[in-house]
Amino acid sequence: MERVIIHVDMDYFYAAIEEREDPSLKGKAVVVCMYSNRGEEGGAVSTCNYVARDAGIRSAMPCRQAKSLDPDAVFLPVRKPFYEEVSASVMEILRSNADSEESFEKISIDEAFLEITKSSGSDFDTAREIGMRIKEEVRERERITCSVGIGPNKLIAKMASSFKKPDGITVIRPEEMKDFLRPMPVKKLWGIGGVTEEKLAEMGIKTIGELEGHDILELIAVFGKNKGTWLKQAASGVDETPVKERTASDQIGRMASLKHDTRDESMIFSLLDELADDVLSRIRSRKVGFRSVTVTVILSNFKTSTKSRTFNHPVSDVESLKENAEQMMQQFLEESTLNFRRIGVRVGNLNETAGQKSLFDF
Ligand code: DCP
Ligand code: MG
Ligand code: MG
Repeated sequence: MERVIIHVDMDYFYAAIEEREDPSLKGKAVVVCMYSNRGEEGGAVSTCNYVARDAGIRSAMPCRQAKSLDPDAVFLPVRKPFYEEVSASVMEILRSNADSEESFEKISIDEAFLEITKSSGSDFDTAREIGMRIKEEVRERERITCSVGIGPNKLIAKMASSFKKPDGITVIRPEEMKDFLRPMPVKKLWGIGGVTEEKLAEMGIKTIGELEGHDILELIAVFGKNKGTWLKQAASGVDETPVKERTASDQIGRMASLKHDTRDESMIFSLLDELADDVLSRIRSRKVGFRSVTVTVILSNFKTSTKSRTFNHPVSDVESLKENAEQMMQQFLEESTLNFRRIGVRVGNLNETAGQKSLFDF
């Protein structure tokens, strides 16, 4: 079966979250700044919305320079822990749209690959519908937009998602791959850095098409066997690397916001119960046991706290998960007087439970 891969990248991620949280920012230039210990003057731009980009503001630019480009822009400090929680929710939506738990790969705080070979039946029209559905789901549940790229491998999917931004979707079929790549400057090839770009320029290679047409032996002579071969293959759109979870494969978790910030125990425990059921069903579909349970609480002031318990033996039953999660949640309620904003539960130290199937049959 011809593989079908989706790459999703959130649009102006940190700034989009800030816009969502404060509707009065809509239509204004919003710049999220990473302030250094030298205070507001020394910071660099983390990201900005597209209104700010129209004024020429970009990631990594000194905040002072950004301010001179648009004195009316709204400057906000980075709230990384909060963005990470939104990221976790987005990733759960994305993961649930992949062929299986394993065919999902988060590659940064705001992007991930999903393999959808099976669910699309290797059909690129169906794949586009799946991509549209994902965009809709992210918009509905998280109220932010993303851009989607679909292709026969990760390289093409990744390059396709940045082709049309924000809120875009780009589908590149296998037969369209070469036309898609050929006119692009080599620096757009995913994986090429500034040094390689310069060396290629010295060799007279500016576009991906020129790279594709170049003698492989000469590329190997300049870049070595591995890199030379990779350059030639990538330029012709070849990429066989699998979509595979790199981190957190040893954990299964769910996190969600309460309807509003609250300390109402019935609301908190019923959401916890829902999340735990979700985690349990994923434990069962993966046929694993777990040795740890972790509960996360984000308070109304965005402070995040976690509590964990670890067992001697792997377990996989409802009670071990729910009782422990509820006890930890009770402790959180006793320790703080603030309202709860979001809660999460996850299990870790996963073990294969082949041969222990009976555990699941209760
Ligand atoms: N980021 C950062 N510093 C950088 C680049 C990025 O702190 N130099 C952070 C802020 C971004 C997030 O990572 O919101 C995701 O990075 P992206 O490159 O995906 O950029 P954005 O999502 O902000 O914008 P785009 O719409 O171009 O994807
Ligand atoms: Mg992004
Ligand atoms: Mg990104």
